[in-house]
Amino acid sequence: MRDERAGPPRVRIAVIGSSRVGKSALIVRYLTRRYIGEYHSNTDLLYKQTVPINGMPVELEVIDVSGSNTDKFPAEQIQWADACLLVYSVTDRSSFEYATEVLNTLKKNPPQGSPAHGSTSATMPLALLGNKTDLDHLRQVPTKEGQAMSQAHGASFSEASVADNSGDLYRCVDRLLADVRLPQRTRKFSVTKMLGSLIGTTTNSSGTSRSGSVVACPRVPAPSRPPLAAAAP
Ligand SMILES: Nc1nc2c(ncn2[C@@H]2O[C@H](COP(=O)(O)OP(=O)(O)OP(=O)(O)O)[C@@H](O)[C@H]2O)c(=O)[nH]1
Ligand SMILES: [Mg+2]
Repeated sequence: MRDERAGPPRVRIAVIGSSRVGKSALIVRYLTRRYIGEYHSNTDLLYKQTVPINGMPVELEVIDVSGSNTDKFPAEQIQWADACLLVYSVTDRSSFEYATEVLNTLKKNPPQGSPAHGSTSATMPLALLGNKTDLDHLRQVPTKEGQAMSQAHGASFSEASVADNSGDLYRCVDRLLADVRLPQRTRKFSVTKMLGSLIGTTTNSSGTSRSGSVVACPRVPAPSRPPLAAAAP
C-alpha cells in the first residue's frame, strides 16, 4: 500500500450543477486543455491529476457530480470536498435556479473548512460559474444576476465559455484551488475503484508534468466531517 504521507498534498473539488451545463466539458478542458463535446454520464466521475499550484505539485481530485440526479442534494460529495464549484449555463435559467438552491442550502448549513487545513472555523471555498457565454444570443441569465447571487453567498463569480476555451474558466478554478489551504495527505480516504486511465500525461507551460486518470465513482468515500445537518432540501 502506498504511503500516502509521502506524496504531494491533496485538494478535492466537487463540481456541481444541472445536467448539460458543461461540468464534464469544463473539468476535462481544465485538466487536459481539450474539449470533449459529448460526455454525458449518469454516474459521478472522479478525476485525479497532479497539478502545480504556486509552483508546487498538488494532487487534485475532482468529482464530476452527475446532473441526472438533481432532486437529491449532493451532501456526500460536498462533505468529501475541500471546495465546491457550482456551474450553470447562462442559456438555461433552470440551471441557475438549481445552483441557487444549492447555494441556499449551503448557506443554511455551511460546510466547514477541513480541520486539517489548520482551522475548524473557515468555511468551504465556493465558486459560481456561468458557462456557455459563446451562446450569448440565447442568454437567459444576466451577468448581474450571477454576480449578485455569488455575492450573497460568499462565492467567487465567473462567466466563461468552455467551448471557446476562455481564460476565465482557468482563472476561476485556479482561484478556487488557491482558496483551499492545502490539506495534509492523511486526512481523507483513498479512491476505491479505478476503472481505467483516460486522461493522458500532459505538460503545462511551466514544464510541470501533469498525469491523471478518471475513475468511475458511483459514490464518494465516507465523509471525514460530520454530515451536514438537514442537508436535504
Ligand atoms: N456552446 C457551448 N456548448 C457547451 C459549452 N460547454 C459545454 N457545452 C456542451 O453542452 C453539452 C453538455 O456538456 P457536458 O459537459 O456533458 O454537461 P454536464 O454538465 O457534464 O452534463 P451531465 O453529465 O448530464 O450532468 C455538450 O454538448 C457540450 O458540448 C460551452 O461553453 N458552449
Ligand atoms: Mg457530465
